[in-house]
Amino acid sequence: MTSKRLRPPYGDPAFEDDHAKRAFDEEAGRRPCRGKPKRRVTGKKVRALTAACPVLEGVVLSRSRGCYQVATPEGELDCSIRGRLRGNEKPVAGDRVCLRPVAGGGGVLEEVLPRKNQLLRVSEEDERQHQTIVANLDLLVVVLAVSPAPRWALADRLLAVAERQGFDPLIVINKIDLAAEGSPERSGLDAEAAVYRGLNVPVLYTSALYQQGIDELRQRLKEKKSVFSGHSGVGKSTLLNALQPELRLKIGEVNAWTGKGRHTTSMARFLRLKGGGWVADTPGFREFGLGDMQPADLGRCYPEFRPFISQCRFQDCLHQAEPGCALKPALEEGAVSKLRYQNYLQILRGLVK
Ligand SMILES: Nc1nc2c(ncn2[C@@H]2O[C@H](COP(=O)(O)OP(=O)(O)OP(=O)(O)O)[C@@H](O)[C@H]2O)c(=O)[nH]1
Ligand SMILES: [Mg+2]
Ligand SMILES: [Zn+2]
Repeated sequence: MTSKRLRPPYGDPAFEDDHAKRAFDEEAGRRPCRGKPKRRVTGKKVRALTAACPVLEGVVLSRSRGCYQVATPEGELDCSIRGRLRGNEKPVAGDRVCLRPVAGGGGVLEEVLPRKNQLLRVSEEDERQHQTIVANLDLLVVVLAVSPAPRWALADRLLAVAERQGFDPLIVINKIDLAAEGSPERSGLDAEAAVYRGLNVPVLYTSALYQQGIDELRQRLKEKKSVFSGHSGVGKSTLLNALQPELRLKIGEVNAWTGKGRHTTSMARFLRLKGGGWVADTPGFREFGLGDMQPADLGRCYPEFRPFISQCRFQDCLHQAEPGCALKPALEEGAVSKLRYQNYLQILRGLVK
């Protein structure tokens, strides 16, 4: 095939990217084309033409010892990374990348495209260091459980991360089989869930063990890139297995002595859901980081605080005991939840350390 006869593979999702278009045009030895062609090329012809197009766009699914598994319109490819990218921060699950397929299978990552958002985690080795564990998320699923008891401060930290980064949040309270309807435990949960529902954060009750609430969860994950996060032992892996048994994720036993699950999930990776969408099961973690957030910005990540804190006397008010703070009276009047405010103070202490 001469370069004159090469036609761009319009209709191929990989080709909708400007980078791929430019690369194709270079290869075909012509000026970049503008606008859509009148006739769309589809099917077999597209596959043949895409093979002639040297650059593909894909999404990183996982990384293991320098090898990246990438979803592309040509299927999943195992890729290495190009030398000049090695010095930069490594791509993570969810990163959009440009890659060049190589003869004999696999590919080489050429470029990491800008991230729309990222989920950070405090490094185990050094508290001041953050690692990005997932990029370009749509939905952050905060998984809590009846046992170990819900840690709402953790949920609030994750909701603040979601608000700051622009992911939609969803709270799942798993192991609901352990809190019978009408029990004091269940009434307590209902009251807590009502606070979050009042903030337009959906709260689902599930039992991964008894397939309760699983269909609704499946619906909410459809066509989205989601991450399951929450304390070890709450049942994240069990929930994902209930959604799609083929995933066969490893389930850890809760340690009867400490009430804390062992960290059986060790690496974030995206799994394809049959109904459409991608989901990552994050490891049981110590703490999700708020990145470089300034203490005075934390209150702005609480949507229900915002109308009040815009009235505070000082712009950098931390809403603790400052004169002219407008959040304190709102708290006294019950316009803001005390639970949320206490969790705010706890997260704030971590930021001003
Ligand atoms: N009763 C009850 N137990 C559950 C349910 N879901 C999970 N479990 C149990 O909770 C324990 C922990 O489940 P995992 O799925 O390993 O928890 P995880 O959140 O993935 O934990 P890490 O991988 O350590 O972060 C296991 O013993 C599960 O059998 C549930 O809906 N009800
Ligand atoms: Mg797990
Ligand atoms: Zn204030």
